[in-house]
Amino acid sequence: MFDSLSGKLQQAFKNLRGLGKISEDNIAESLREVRMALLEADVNFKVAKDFIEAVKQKAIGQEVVRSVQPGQQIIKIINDELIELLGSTNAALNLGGQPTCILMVGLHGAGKTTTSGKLAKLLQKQGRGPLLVAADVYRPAAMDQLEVLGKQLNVPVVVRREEKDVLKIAKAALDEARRLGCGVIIFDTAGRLQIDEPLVQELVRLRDLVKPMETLLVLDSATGQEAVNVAKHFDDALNITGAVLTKLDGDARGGAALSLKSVTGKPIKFVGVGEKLEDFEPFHPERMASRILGMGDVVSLVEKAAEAVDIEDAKKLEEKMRKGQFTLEDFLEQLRQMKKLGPLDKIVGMLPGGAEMVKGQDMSKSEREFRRFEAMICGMTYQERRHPQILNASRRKRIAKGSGVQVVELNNLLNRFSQMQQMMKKLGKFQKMMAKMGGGLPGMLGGGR
Ligand SMILES: Nc1nc2c(ncn2[C@@H]2O[C@H](COP(=O)(O)OP(=O)(O)OP(=O)(O)O)[C@@H](O)[C@H]2O)c(=O)[nH]1
Ligand SMILES: [Mg+2]
Repeated sequence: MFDSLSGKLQQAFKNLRGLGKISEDNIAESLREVRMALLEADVNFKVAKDFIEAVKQKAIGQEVVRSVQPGQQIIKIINDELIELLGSTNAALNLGGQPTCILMVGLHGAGKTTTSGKLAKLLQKQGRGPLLVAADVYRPAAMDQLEVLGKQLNVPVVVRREEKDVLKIAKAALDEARRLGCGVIIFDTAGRLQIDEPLVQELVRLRDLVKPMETLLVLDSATGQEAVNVAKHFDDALNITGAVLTKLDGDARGGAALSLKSVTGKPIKFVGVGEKLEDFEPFHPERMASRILGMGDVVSLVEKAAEAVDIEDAKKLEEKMRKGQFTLEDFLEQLRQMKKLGPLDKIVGMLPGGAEMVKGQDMSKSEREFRRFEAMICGMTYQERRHPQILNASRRKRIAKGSGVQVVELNNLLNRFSQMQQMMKKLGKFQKMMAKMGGGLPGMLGGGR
């Protein structure tokens, strides 16, 4: 999904990451790349332009959060703007009304019938008792298609093969819904190659009769900006309440998703991500932004770090690491800072590619280990923490006993700590970043195993 856009944005971010200070000049090039990436993804020209302008204003006027690098800060601004562009929050279905009517409208092959089935499945799961209505009187095959979906789902379908008047079908459907006690009626309407007057007239009459709570425009996301033009037309004619973007599993470039809200003012409510009935998701702007940026949920991680970790402390730690003065006491401090960020698997899972990394791994094991490390270090005297070399056999025995572990575990900790110290000297710069994130993760996880 949006692979090409993601890739290009990542490229643009590469230059931003290392920035120490934000100025109009040094972000201009990166923002130009971001703008190109958006245009290539078929985002509306004006939308892309406004987007970049908003990011620029925010970035330059921004008071940089103390514990985050300025470059990362811009990435966060871009992320926030993307979310806004995508509609800020999830727009839920309005299901008031007894029963609630939902009109599915859109061009030929956009995915109306499939989406009607998907929606029925979702509402069925919520116990809303959906009723499907074949309101496409032009193609008998369309009726069959909906009937098959209904059978598959065990959802009732209103089909009147001989009836050519959509309004009569709709009336029959309203009666049927009452008779069966259905909570939601989904009207699968006919498509056209292009939006034209007869289609609009038919849909308007249908709308005026059933007074839908939702008029959902089904859009094929692969059609990019064209989808947005279609949306404008449909919205002008029918005042749609939202859109469903289908075929996001294909090679969608993202343009439709990114332009729709700002061009029409109407939210995307769902996305279709495959042909199967379960390939259907409520649309969450923040998650989509994260996917588009291909950055896992690193933004929340940066936010968490900004809240939990004091940059001054992190700097002192970093200094010590570089000079090789990092003690067990500092290590304890680091473990505690990391704990403030939350469960380990969550933290690693938020890193780009992190979700893959933790899959199938028992992170709670590492966490238990961290807790034991903490207990052992706490059991040491001030002197011992600073100069672990004085830990002779009897001291080790005492500490192990006091913290409820075996001496071998303490030995293991001390070995790993000394390996870590050596690594730190080598890693220098890399540790700078980790210190800012508040953790010695690479040393701990990759080190002594
Ligand atoms: N990959 C993928 N295919 C989809 C998705 N949604 C629909 N399709 C496919 O798109 C094709 C057209 O879907 P339909 O639901 O028949 O479209 P329609 O809007 O009802 O078409 P008309 O009734 O002819 O106007 C079908 O082959 C569907 O399987 C989706 O989210 N992903
Ligand atoms: Mg259809």
